[in-house]
Amino acid sequence: MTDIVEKLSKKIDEWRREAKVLLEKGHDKILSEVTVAQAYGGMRGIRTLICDTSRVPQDEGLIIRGMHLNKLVDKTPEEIYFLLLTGDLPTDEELNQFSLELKKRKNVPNYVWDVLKAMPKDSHPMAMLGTAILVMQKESVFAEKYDSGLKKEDYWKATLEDALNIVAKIPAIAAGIYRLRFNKGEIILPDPEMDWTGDYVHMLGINTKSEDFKDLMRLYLVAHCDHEGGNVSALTTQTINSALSDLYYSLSGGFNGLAGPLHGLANQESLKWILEIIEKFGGTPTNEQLKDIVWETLNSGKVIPGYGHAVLRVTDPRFDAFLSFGKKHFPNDPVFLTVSRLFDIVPVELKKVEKIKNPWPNVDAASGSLLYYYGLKEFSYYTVVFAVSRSLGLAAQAVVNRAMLFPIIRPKSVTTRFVKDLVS
Ligand code: CMX
Repeated sequence: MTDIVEKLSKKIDEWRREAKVLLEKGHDKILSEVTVAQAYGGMRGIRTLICDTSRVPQDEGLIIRGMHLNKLVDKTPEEIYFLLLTGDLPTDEELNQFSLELKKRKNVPNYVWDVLKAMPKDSHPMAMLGTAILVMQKESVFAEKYDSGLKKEDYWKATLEDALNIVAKIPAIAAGIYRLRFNKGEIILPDPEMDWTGDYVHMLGINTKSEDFKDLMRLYLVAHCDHEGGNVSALTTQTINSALSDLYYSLSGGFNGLAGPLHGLANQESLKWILEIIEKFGGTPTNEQLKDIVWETLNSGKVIPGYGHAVLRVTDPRFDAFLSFGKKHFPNDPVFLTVSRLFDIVPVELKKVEKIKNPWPNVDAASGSLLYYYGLKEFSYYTVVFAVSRSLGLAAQAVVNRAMLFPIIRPKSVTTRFVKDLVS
């Protein structure tokens, strides 16, 4: 364990020194001003958080520690986790040690399975995931060490322990949820030798022989890893974490946000919508039929799932990565073909709706169709796969925030009376 701790210790000293200088020099510099419209509008665009694990420029999409996603699509989740945590891609030796560290920690306590088995059979898989993480709270190294008087400067070390433990175990928990919730037979235990992606596929127990499916899962787990600090799941996780609640509390809270249809559940909604369309037309509809469906959906007051974004103003590079994968491996699959055709139709139509700021697809427009092709057909499970990946970024952000000694998050609210007085 010393290597990552040693590496991070050096980095953190540097990050802290840098922040101190920046704060001294730029104490009064203004990052953002807040308008009434922003206060009523989900705080969109207000710059008020520091997040170095990744950034999302509106015209580029995900950049992880300074590297654009399209340069990282061949990496493994282990490499990406190391990058998120430290700011560097690992050397071969660092990667070996880091991967071993995760392998050592993969076993899930038995009581997690007892709790999951006791849940109602029709529980949403995301409710099961949040519950599983929360019920493991008693394992928190941070909570234990905090109780025995850990120094503030070292909070990050105990948080790193939690971050490694949770990330190491989450594929087994997620795969167990899949098997329990969808009656797939006995839970498959982790293989101590397998890597993070390979073991997840092995424990899901579907399509385990397909290298293409494994490669898709690797890409999926890389692409969803982080999306800067202000999205619902990141902000929720870091707000809870800032109260010095441990990562089990924080992450399960963040996942509850990810479970919403405007956030991570959009991949489930998107595939559901596409399958309904295919069923209605008895196959992949024509462009003209799709155009009608888009307007039928909009006119009924629903959103087009997988399209639009709070930050992005271009096609999400994660969508591009999935579209390329589908085009390479199964361009004529009816579900994938519908996804491709929708990409030709939906932006043109959404551009006609003035209030929609971004007509382009986000990650959730394509991801489900790929999982579906390989036999992962239970679309209420898709947000869980998203969450497995997102645990990397959320956990890394929590470690970094503890390292930077950030205080409890506590913005100020105002009353309607206050705004009335201001406006008049
Ligand atoms: N279909 C229909 N209407 C849409 C739309 C879409 N895909 N995207 C935005 N709009 C609407 C909004 O609902 C909003 O309408 P109201 O003012 O009547 O409430 C209006 O256009 C303005 O929204 P916006 O400023 O363009 O976008 P927001 O920042 O408010 O919302 C998002 C962003 C993602 C919630 C929204 O685009 C949406 O609901 N998309 C569909 C759901 C989805 O794909 N979510 C996944 C996002 C990725 C993720 O976080 O995982």
